[in-house]
Amino acid sequence: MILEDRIEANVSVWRERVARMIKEYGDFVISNVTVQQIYSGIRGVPIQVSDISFVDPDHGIRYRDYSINEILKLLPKAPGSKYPMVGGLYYLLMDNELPTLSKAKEVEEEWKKRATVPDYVFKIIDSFPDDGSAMAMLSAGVLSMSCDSKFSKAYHESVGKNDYWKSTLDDSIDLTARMPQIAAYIYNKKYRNNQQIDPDPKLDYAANFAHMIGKGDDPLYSELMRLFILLHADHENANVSAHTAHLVGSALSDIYLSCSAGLNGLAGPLHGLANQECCNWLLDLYHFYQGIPSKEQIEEYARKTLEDGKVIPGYGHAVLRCTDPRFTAEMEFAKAHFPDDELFRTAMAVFEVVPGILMETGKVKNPWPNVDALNGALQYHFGVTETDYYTVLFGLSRMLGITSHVVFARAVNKPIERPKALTTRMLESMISEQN
Ligand code: HAX
Repeated sequence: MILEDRIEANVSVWRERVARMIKEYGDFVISNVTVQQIYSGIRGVPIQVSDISFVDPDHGIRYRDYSINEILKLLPKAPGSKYPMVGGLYYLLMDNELPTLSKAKEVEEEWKKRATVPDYVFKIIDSFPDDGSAMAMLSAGVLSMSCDSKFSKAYHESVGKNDYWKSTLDDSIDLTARMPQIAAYIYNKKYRNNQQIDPDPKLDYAANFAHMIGKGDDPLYSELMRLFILLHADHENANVSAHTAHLVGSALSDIYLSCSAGLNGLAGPLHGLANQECCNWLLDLYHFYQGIPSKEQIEEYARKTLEDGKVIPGYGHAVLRCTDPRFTAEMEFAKAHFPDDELFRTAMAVFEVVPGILMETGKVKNPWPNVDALNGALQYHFGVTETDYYTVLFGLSRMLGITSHVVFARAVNKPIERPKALTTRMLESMISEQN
């Protein structure tokens, strides 16, 4: 199998680099941690190494050292499409080489072979009320597949530690192969009277998902999903969802347990849920002023949001200090295909006003839009108007990055993660001893 062959070819080099780093530079100090950082969510403290991706504060995410713009240009395109094939993206995340079209297709073919979702997953999802949380359904569906984990089986059959990554990769490909149908099942159950649509093996990963939620007639929606999945696939291994999955995986929990935990973090409003909150905020703004609001109206509305003690969703970031290039890519998609869409124009008008208002607060470190500022508006344009589903789309995409990080961690035999917690009294005595 192509991904296994590629990792097999690389794994000894990856391990040697880690071993040399520890042997030769084990005592090298890379940062000091301040009291402020401990009390502010361990902000900015380097906690691990993962070669899949890196968020450059001034330029945005880099997958395997390629910027979003480079990736959009260099990855092989789905046939007849302007956007990269998701199989090629997974190849790049797992490996460190840009794939050819035939390699990207090989990954997609492997997914097709493994795409059958076990019936029990649908039963678990069906046991939720239709108005239950879409993210809870997704997380439970993913969790349930732990009983089929090839890694767990290998572990209990005493497969050697150096080979753990192989069954973890196997699980990762199974999981990512099944994700589009699981995500589509939730959509159809919640919003389409449970009218399910069978997968179409002739379609690529993104187009098949579009087809399964009833959007197969609009080729532009498949294009959007190719872009959407690419932009949401990963954002460094230290954000809430990726780090949670990594932490759980470090206890040698299988990929389903790890990814389900990661999805629970993604469901939080300061993380993945922000995309739904952002679209709702835009819709409320648009309806409140009965159309595209003026600059003054946006100012009034944004100030009221802040006065009510709320954040303006889609703006700010824990690491980025620039306009998110993923936002820019989405903006260009909408400008090219539906520049006159009223919600998109509202989002553009907000972009003109909100950064200035956030700067005025004097406390927001990054007043610029993140990826969530637009992605809901784009989905809305195609009639995917159920905002409480948007985080599932994010989860579908993010499984690609998260599983790649977990496979990498297994490949280089990362140990169980166990940082240190202090009490306030301990901190006070450390400070008084030094003063
Ligand atoms: N609106 C209002 N206030 C904001 C803000 C925003 N968009 N962004 C930051 N702030 C506030 C913070 O709440 C914080 O206030 P307090 O000191 O009173 O607590 C202050 O500015 C400093 O925060 P920061 O250091 O600039 O930002 P954080 O690293 O603490 O938080 C967040 C980063 C993304 C959580 C934050 O910017 C936010 O809440 N943004 C809105 C929600 C959002 O868009 N989330 C999606 C982020 C992208 C993502 O992860 N997607 O999954």
